[in-house]
Amino acid sequence: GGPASLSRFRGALVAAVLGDCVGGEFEGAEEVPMDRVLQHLNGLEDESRGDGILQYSDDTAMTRCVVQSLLTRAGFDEQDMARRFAKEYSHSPGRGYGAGVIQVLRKLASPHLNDVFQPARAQFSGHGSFGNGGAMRAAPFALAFSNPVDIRRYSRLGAMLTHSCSLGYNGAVLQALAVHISLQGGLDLPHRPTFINKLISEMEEVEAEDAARSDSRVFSESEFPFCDRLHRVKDLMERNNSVSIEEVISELGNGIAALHSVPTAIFCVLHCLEPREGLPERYGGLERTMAYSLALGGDTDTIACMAGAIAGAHYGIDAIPQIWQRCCEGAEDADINAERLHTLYHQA
Ligand code: 8NA
Ligand code: MG
Ligand code: MG
Repeated sequence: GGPASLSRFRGALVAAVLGDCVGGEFEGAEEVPMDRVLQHLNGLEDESRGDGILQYSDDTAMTRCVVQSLLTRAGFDEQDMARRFAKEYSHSPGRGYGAGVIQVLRKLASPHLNDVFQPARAQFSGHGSFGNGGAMRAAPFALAFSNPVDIRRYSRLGAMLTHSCSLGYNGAVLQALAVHISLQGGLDLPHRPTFINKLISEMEEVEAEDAARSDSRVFSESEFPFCDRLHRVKDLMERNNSVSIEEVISELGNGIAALHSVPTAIFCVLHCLEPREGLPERYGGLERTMAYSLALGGDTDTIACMAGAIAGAHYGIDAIPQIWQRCCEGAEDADINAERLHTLYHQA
């Protein structure tokens, strides 16, 4: 489909769920041989497999809250979104939330809370979380708002409900912008070569803010940490087929920090736009992206979820094997909600 087509909305939201569900198998694993990834993915095609449906984790649980809030309020409402996060957590606390964010979610449940951003600010001795928990749920902001200024503003605020460190919330801004540009056809030829440059120039503005500069100093990062990582993505891409998984991990990371996972997810999508050695020839780009994200190990569910959203916005819903969709809890809901977001997006 063309820019911002329904197929792209559905692809983005469904592939994000898929990445979370399928990636859960390897979350936290240090080394994941591609053989094991392909075995896991092939297993999904076996109708008789005994393990039933793959459950989604915190990534999808929180994304669903963001979606429901944006739809119900027809825009961003921090009180409503915070309430939904808290309610979802108290209802299903066992979805694999990060150790820190649990404290925020408990505080957000308090009826006496006036400032919904305060619990997040108190995290980690006042530094706030730099985890990828804001970024993992950022895709819906690109599906609710069409203007990059709005996407930047609201993805940032949505993340700040749990992640007040710029190294956390700017990961959410980057993820939302990546989904936005992909949704607009930014990964279609002939626009593809400019995709990463657009992200770099957006993030140069985002990271020029005082808060970002001071957080970078506190955590001994470079002045423009996300921009630096995006330049590394560019360097790795220019090396084409010669880049190993070990190098991707050492250059970009595969961890729970937004800085060590959002640029990685972006790289996965870009790297898998073309057939790659070690990946089945019958795979299309979306399947390659999924497999490659899992083979990086580390925070696999979250990296695959974020890569899934960006890739799904590019390839559209028809690129996602139906048999994969049927295996994943929440995939059907995501598909329905994508249509609602598509309507909201084109109304506004
Ligand atoms: P979070 O806000 O609790 O952050 C995740 C973790 O990062 C924290 O528990 C800390 O260990 C560390 N951290 C974050 N900010 C700071 C800081 N300023 N100073 C010191 N340490 C810090 O949770 P989140 O919502 O960001 O979640 C991130 C990831 O963790 C998600 O993938 C989620 O699924 C979860 N998780 C990961 C694994 C894994 O093995 N990779 C397992 C279970 C859960
Ligand atoms: Mg998770
Ligand atoms: Mg995770």
